[in-house]
Amino acid sequence: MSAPARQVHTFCRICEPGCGLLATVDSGRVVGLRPDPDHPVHRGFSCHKGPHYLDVHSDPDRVDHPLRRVGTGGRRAGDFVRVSWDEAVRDIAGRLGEIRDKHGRNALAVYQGNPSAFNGLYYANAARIARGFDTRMRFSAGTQDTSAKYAASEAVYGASMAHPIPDLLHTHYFLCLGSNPQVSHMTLIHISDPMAKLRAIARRGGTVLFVNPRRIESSTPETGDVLLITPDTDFYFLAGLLHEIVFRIGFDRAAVERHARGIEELLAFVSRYPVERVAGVTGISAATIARVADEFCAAPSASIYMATGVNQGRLGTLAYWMLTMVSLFSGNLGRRGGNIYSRGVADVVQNSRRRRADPFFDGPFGEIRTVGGDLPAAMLPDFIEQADDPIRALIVVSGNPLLSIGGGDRLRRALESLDLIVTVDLYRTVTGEIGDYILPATDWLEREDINFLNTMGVAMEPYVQYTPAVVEPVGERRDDWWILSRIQQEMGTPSLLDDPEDGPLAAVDAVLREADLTVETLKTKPCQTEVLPEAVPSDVFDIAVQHDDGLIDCCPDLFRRSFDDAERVLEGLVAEPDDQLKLITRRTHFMVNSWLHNISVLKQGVHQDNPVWMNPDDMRRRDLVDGDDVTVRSRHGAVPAVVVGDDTLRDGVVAMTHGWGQGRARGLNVARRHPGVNVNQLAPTGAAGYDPLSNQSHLTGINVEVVRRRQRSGVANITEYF
Ligand SMILES: Nc1nc2c(c(=O)[nH]1)N[C@H]1C(S)=C(S)[C@@H](COP(=O)(O)OP(=O)(O)OC[C@H]3O[C@@H](n4cnc5c(=O)[nH]c(N)nc54)[C@H](O)[C@@H]3O)O[C@H]1N2
Ligand SMILES: Nc1nc2c(c(=O)[nH]1)N[C@H]1C(S)=C(S)[C@@H](COP(=O)(O)OP(=O)(O)OC[C@H]3O[C@@H](n4cnc5c(=O)[nH]c(N)nc54)[C@H](O)[C@@H]3O)O[C@H]1N2
Ligand code: SF4
Ligand SMILES: [Mo]
Repeated sequence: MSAPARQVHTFCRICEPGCGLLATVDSGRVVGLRPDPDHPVHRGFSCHKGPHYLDVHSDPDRVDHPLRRVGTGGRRAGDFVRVSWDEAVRDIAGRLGEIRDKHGRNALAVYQGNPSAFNGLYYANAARIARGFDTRMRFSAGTQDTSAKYAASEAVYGASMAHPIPDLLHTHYFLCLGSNPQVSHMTLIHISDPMAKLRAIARRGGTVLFVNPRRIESSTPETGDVLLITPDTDFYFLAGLLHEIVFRIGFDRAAVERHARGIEELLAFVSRYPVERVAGVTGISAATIARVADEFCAAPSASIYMATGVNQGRLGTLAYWMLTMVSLFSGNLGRRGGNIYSRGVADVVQNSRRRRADPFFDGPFGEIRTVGGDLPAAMLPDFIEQADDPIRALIVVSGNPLLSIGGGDRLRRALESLDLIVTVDLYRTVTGEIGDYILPATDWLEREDINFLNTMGVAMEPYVQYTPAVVEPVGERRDDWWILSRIQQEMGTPSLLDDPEDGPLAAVDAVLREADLTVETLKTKPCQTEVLPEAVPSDVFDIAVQHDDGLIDCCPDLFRRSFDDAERVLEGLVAEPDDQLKLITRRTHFMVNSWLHNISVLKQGVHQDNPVWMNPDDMRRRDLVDGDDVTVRSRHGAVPAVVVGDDTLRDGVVAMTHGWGQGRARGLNVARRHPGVNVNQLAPTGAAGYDPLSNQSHLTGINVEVVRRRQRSGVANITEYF
């Protein structure tokens, strides 16, 4: 008789909430995956993507064995054959040895993609694994995502991981810039069911106000309105808001001085941006900005937050600085209902302490820095193409740089010129397709894990959860930490595989011990979960600030490097024609970056393609109708698309979804039938493609034109958009 089905408490690792899920296992196979009603924080909340992960787990297109490229004709030809792990790692290590003997240690580059942040065993050991490769050429998805915030906090608080989160459980006013919680569930704040929290703010008489170029799904009668801003102008909006607070409304100087220095320097800077000066470029009137400042200061408590929509602008770092100062000078930093630091399981903020006041060094293309160890991904082609010390080999772990970084064809040509590309992935992606080895990773139903991110100081309701592997890995899939360590072992480098006592869990336990926990004790708790004490508002000042004098720096010298840029960008915006179109990115419920594209149930209706969404007035002015085939063109590239009217967009704004463009991924049988186009063809690459303060890629507010190629090809069911 076979054993009865069993239930395993586990959690989703697609995005930051990490929703609790309950897996049903029968005869060694996962037969069900649903929201976990017993989870003490999520209490049965998840979005539809978590349960759909079962389709990723059992997708026949998954890579189950190491694959090696064979055949001649370059990176676009040939095919892949199955090899053993030993064969794969020996050959990779041997080729890396030769490449480094010839070109030096920095000929090897490593790119770490987004899912590795949700892989606790990998993440806890990521710094050690990165050191093991002994290269300065480190890149990650972080520079497309959120490095603007890291760089700003490093300068302002003295620690890149100091991020006071909006206290959404208590706030009376929430100002939310460049984020769409309903679709994306927020980032650099871990919060369960964010929409329920936003509705609760409104229900208790508070205000939620979004600042966004689109009337986003998150804005409903139960939450709040949207101020429709011109893309890539949030810095000016925030500077204008701060100007109102410090020069018109007034602030408690003694209270600010208790926690901060550099006040006069900040005031001098902000004096450049009165609302009358910034209103025009932001598209939000001076009176409205003044009203928001009044409301923010009059509310019993007010909180503020920004995410990728602002980070990815040209002045994301300065914008986050202004945002922090709005919180501080309005008296809301470190206050219940304002912005608070949530310590979580340990004082991890100390690990991100600033090492040098000026992090810049001389690079081959002028001064450059790293953020969290990473160089700007926008410069990857430049580092490959340079004559001296070029990158010749690339290891990609859980990333798809061909689609996630700007640069399109130039990036592809640069990657295709490499001597060795290794991808570690669930799938044979477009990046894997031009590679030499595709190494099969376990998915999160196949590995033990810990929600390590929730220990990082940004959890609204902090808890720590362990999960066992729900089932054994299929085929020869291996954990990411194991794969990279195995390559290092073969390279003769000390690795996590050397000492079984010192395995990947040791680093997790080291953190847990600060809260008197271990993985073993977690295993004995309901849902293997320990709920941690809630955030103490004053911890912003007592823990998050890491400068030696314990004070927040209101005007870090480092930012002066970009003061002229802030003026130059403003002048550029003022000089633009009135009908300039600007491109933004639109995430949907039916994708996560470049993955989940091989899940057929997510390919329905309009989600079978990525059209260019356009305001109907802009379409009329250009004589375009729904379904027209158009070319979207920027200074950096062009893509074909079908135009679809969308009256949620501000005038002059067009939107596309990133992560599409898997047409050449021959191993993805669903995704390549719905290829769409890579919107990052339109984004800049190279030195002009990123914010030098933070290495953050410029991916929003890109000037484009949309011209008709053909009339009305028709598009399936265009009204169906959730
Ligand atoms: N234009 C534009 N570009 C953007 C963005 C945007 O808003 N607009 N957003 C940016 C953001 S926020 C991010 S985070 C980046 C993402 O950039 P990347 O991380 O480079 O790209 P992803 O598409 O997330 O690719 C993740 C890959 O990891 C694989 N994967 C999933 N789970 C695992 C695992 O457990 N192990 C391994 N080894 N592989 C796994 C997936 O199959 C997928 O191929 O893209 C950025 N690019
Ligand atoms: N369904 C789904 N969920 C996801 C992801 C996904 O791809 N799909 N990705 C995950 C990842 S890796 C991340 S980092 C998070 C990101 O989480 P969020 O940062 O919340 O991401 P988005 O939903 O893309 O929200 C960005 C918003 O910025 C707006 N925007 C664009 N340009 C500007 C601008 O210049 N100014 C302002 N004020 N707004 C602007 C866009 O209209 C959009 O609504 O989401 C995560 N969750
Ligand atoms: S919100 Fe994110 S973590 Fe939660 S189920 Fe959906 S994809 Fe998973
Ligand atoms: Mo991201």
